Amino acid sequence: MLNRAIVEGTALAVLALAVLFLWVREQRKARPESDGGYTTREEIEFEIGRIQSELYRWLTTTDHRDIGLLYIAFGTAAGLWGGTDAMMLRTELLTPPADIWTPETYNALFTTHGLTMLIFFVLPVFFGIGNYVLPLLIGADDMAFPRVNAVGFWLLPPALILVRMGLMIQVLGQVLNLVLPADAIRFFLTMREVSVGWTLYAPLSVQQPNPQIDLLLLGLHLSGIATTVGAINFITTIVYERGEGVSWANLDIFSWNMLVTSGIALFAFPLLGSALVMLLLDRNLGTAFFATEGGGAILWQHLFWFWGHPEVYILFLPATGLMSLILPKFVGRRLFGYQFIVYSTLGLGVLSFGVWAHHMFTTSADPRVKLSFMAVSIAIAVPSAIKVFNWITTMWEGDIRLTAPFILCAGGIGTFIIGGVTGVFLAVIPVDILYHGTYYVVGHFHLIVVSIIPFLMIAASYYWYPLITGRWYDTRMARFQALLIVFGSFVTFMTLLVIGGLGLPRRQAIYPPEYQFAQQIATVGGYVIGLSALLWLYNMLVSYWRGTPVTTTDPWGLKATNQFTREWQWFEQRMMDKYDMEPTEPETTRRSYAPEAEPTGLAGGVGNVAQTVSRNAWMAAAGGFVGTVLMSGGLITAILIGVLDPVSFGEIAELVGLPATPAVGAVLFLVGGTVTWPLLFLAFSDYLPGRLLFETGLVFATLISSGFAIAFYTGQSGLGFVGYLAFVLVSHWAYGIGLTVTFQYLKSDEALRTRTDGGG
Ligand code: HEM
Ligand SMILES: [Cu+2]
Repeated sequence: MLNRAIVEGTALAVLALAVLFLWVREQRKARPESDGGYTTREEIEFEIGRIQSELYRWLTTTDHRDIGLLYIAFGTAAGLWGGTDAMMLRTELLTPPADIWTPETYNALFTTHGLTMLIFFVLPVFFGIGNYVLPLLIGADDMAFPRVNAVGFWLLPPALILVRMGLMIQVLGQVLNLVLPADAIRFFLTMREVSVGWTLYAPLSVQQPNPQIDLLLLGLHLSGIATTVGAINFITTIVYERGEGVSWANLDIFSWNMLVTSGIALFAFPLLGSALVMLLLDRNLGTAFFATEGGGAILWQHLFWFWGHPEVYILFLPATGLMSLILPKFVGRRLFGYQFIVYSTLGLGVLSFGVWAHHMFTTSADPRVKLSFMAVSIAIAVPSAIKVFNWITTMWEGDIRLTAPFILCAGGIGTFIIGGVTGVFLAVIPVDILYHGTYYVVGHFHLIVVSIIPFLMIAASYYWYPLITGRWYDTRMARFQALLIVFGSFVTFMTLLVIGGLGLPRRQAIYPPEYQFAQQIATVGGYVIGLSALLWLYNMLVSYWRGTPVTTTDPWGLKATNQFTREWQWFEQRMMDKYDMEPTEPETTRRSYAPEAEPTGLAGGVGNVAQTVSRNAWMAAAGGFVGTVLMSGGLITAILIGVLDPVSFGEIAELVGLPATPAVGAVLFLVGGTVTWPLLFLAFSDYLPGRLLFETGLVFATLISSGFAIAFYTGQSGLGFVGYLAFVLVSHWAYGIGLTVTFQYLKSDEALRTRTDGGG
């Protein structure tokens, strides 16, 4: 058995020393000594003076960009600490017995890992990014309350120290033990890291004697105050400090997300604070909030998850905001469906408070109550899915640049799809009862909290690196790093989904030997993630001194696709003022597939859609009719040959509550064919590939044929199945051609008439 305190303390010390070494080395290199001589006494004194004044500046700054960097540095340090816990957890799981750490240490590791990552890594980093770029994006001079901003940040380091005091005291104890007898330093040897799980479930959290639990509760409470204060500042800034020309309708998507995130935090964190105080009182003053004779252990779960689920969205929404902001820049297209992304963000903000009990499906709550939580939990997938579809549509036919930020965006969409879909499964009570408490849950949420969230943080760090430092990072290393982290995440968390699906319980240091191979794969994947995190850190630090200086005011070539947003305009101004640079002019303007118009107001879009719909309704009906007639020919043939069963038409009638006869179904089918699909095609045809309208129509028909093939399948097999698929496809193509050729004809006809009218 290894000693956790020594191993983790040493690992962190080595990491800190490596960073310090890099700093000193690169600083010295950056200032060559022309005479080749050695450092003089005056130089050393000057250097010390410089460090002192720098230190003073960083400790007292109220500038939003400085505070942003402080948050980011703090969050990164906490992330590396929590990441060390994770690597130690995965190391234990290399072998089935608990032979590297004791089970107690293992429990402590997953407790502190979870809390550190969720509270001291993700949240501070996003608040940091928000602090740095949000005022630039909305044209504000600074945050609304700069001093409160500084206070909000400076509450975090003491909070982290309180929460992680157990390890620090243990390390100190081990060091003291080298010179002092164990008796004299008993205090240092009794404190240990908390091991009750990050959810701090009562009654364990009430009954465990470890005094570190009390410090942890105080630390969490302090961090909650810091978060609330920061959230108020973001809300006020976005509401009152927007610059000229920034309205709600064209507020950038990242600021929208930070607004909603802050709104959630404002309601969720005070509640966590109250729950923590109750737990403290139960532990120390004999109250009975969570005792059986009082509110009971389930009360803790309600309070905890009423904060805990919204917290999940506090972590997730800023990542989606970054995705919506960064992705379009690398595919040369405007974000598709801006308004719907805003709506979905608001929707998630509200719904996130209505699903907490899906973490409690295996408790003894009334099944009817649970059922309503199941419904809302499934519904929450809708706004999430809207985001995903809009991102995919944004990429569609885009002019993709395979940079590190793009790789991370694409990887993040992929992992989020799997993470989200597995979440929907868990939201279904019977499925949850099977998988609750297994690695499946761990796989589900890690595909989000380790994949899309840090991916987008890293993407943002690359994307804004030139803006923040005036230098380029090593782009080759970054691309490699991005691929590595996407690969590592897939390997690790897909494996966890599988072993959870096989039923292996989570949170256990010891497991049956048949799982060893899979656990080892997951561990290797975990190390790959760890390695890529170190690569990222190295790239960020070294490029700060050695990266190629930026020599243009538009480093990403954003002007060429009309995406030179405010923060880059600010950067351009700064480069002009500081280095007399000329504003960059794009050589060519790339074709942008995005609609020309600015995003209309939040409600305005609906009016536009209605107008378009009415104008195009007759055209759609005509095209749809022609297409459906052509298609029916194919389908009737299929029925005659015997590969399509007319009974399946009856089933669609049944689905909408009409008598289940094939005739009624066929009528419904005709109505759908003439009304629904043509309108959908009109709405989306600009975004589908194909240079000619009928090519686009074929793509559309192929897409909808897959739905048809599933809906009308009646158990055909072998040759019948092949014939069925072939007829479905061919009939849909006939539909697509009929639809688009009619459109083409009507459009040219219309164009002809307006021209003659105008000429008259
Ligand atoms: C598509 C929407 C989502 C649905 C329907 C969903 C559903 C669920 C359900 C039902 C559970 C409980 C499983 C159990 O303990 O038996 C769960 C756990 C969890 N989910 Fe999600 N989820 C969604 C999105 C997210 C997002 C976006 C995040 C993170 C940012 C996330 C993070 C978590 C975490 C951390 C847990 C585990 C908490 C724990 O027990 O330690 N989920 N999810
Ligand atoms: Cu939840």
